[in-house]
Amino acid sequence: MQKTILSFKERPAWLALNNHVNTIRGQSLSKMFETDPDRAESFTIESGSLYFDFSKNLINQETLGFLVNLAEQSGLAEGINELFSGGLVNKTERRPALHVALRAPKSEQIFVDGTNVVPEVHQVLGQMTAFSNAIRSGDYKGHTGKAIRNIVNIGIGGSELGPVMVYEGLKHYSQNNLTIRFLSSIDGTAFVEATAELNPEETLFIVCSKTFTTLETMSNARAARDWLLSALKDRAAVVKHFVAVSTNTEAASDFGIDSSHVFRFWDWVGGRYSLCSAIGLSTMIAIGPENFNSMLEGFHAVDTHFRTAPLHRNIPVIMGLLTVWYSSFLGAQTSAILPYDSYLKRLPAYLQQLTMESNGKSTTVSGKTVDYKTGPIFWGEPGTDSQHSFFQLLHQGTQIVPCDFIGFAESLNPLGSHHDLLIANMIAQTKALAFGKSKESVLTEGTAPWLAPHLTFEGNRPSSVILMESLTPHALGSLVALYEHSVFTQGWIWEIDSFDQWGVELGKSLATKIIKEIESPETSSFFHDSSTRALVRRYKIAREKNLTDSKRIRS
Ligand code: G6Q
Repeated sequence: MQKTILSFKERPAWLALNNHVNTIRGQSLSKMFETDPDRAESFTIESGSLYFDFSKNLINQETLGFLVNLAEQSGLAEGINELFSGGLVNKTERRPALHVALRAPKSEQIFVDGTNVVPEVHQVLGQMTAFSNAIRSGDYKGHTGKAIRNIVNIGIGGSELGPVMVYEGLKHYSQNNLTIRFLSSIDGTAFVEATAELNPEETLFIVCSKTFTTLETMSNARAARDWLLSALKDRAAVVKHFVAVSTNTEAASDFGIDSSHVFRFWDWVGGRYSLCSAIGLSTMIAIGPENFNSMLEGFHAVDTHFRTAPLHRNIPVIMGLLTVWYSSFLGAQTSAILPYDSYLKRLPAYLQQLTMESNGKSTTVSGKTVDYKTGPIFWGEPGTDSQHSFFQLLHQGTQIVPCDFIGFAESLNPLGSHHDLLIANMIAQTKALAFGKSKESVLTEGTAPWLAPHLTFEGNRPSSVILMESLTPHALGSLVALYEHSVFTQGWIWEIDSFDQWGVELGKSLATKIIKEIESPETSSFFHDSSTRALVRRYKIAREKNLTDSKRIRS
């Protein structure tokens, strides 16, 4: 018999948490650690090489119990099962979200409409492997017979943020006789910079677009084709210098891409969940198929953990529950991601899309407007740089900002005591945030009483630490999968569809109208508010003036 799922605020656990939140508001992390000497141990979960310490969060065992009840009462276990078995978890688009199939081993079976998709996934992985090896070895030649040395990934959003984050994250493993660049924005500057100083004869463009219709990607792909043809002067060159990654194989062929160079993926892979698909082709070329596979294994290890670990010992479930706790009960509006590894500089940007495009929503799957807070703003920068900028607010500001600290036991680039200092800083920050520094101890140090309030840290600021052995492809895969499943957990509990993104449509469709007005010599006939009308007019006047001025300078 199917379990009846109560809506978020009707669940007994919601009520319990709503009462319990005041108890937690009246407690401090210092007290909680003092009264429970085993706190660190009981609020730490290890799985494989992952060490997840969530003891410095504003929770006690009772909170955790209520949060796990909340997950149970939302039917999360059934939700996870649906996710992994190809259920229609993307409810508004009526399709599965089967990114877990992209890293499933050959022996697994996952069905979509009666077809086991795992063999297809491995067939494309095989095609990517052969192609990557040919590029890496120099066997693959461009139109004039030269080996390819430059790769430009053209794609945006989910077709760029994952690949660029992983490329930067795993740069240590990259083949360094290849130049890899990413072109996303419809900004002439981005195009010029992405192609600057590249020899067209040695350049390959990977056009990554699930739909093969995205304005930015298609405009950049056409500009790239013009750039190539103006140098090589032979339309046949397109075949050797362009490959596509898309579900729209027909549009890719119409563009001039040879069907053997179209790497397909599927409707059931969401853009921001696609980095394990052929969208990761640039990554595979950079780091090699073996490392890419190891990354997939890292993802899969966490998939297995998410599917099998009990909810109260399940890292992504706990991460998701903490986000729900801070957003919906404690009123946190943002959450900071603080990787203590320079290679992970693009991780916060990647997680911004993953988390905010997935859970930045205010309508439930049944079409009701929520009356509780859902996805917070995610932001962040690598440590230790960020300590010298926005950490002031984290320590002494008026907002509660739960932080995720991410660090590695081993450096990929050991240098004197750099790494120990780096990690010492990371650990110190979590301690300072949690326990602060009382006014009494500031005064005891001899600080003048007038200055003491400024040097006081109230503490009680929550953070979690994800500590891993070293930044390997496997570790990065595991790390990303943790966040993917945390996002799923949150969305399921909040009853929102974490796999659609209707909120990005309105601006795109208005842009298609505004571009017509910008290009037309006529004054707009389209109805606008006074601000939009004035901006369009001002832009056109300024552009005309600039054009006239530059003509005058040239003549
Ligand atoms: C991600 C979104 C979005 C998408 C881009 C690119 O989940 O759907 O960021 O990835 O708009 O779309 P295409 O891959 O279709 O060009």
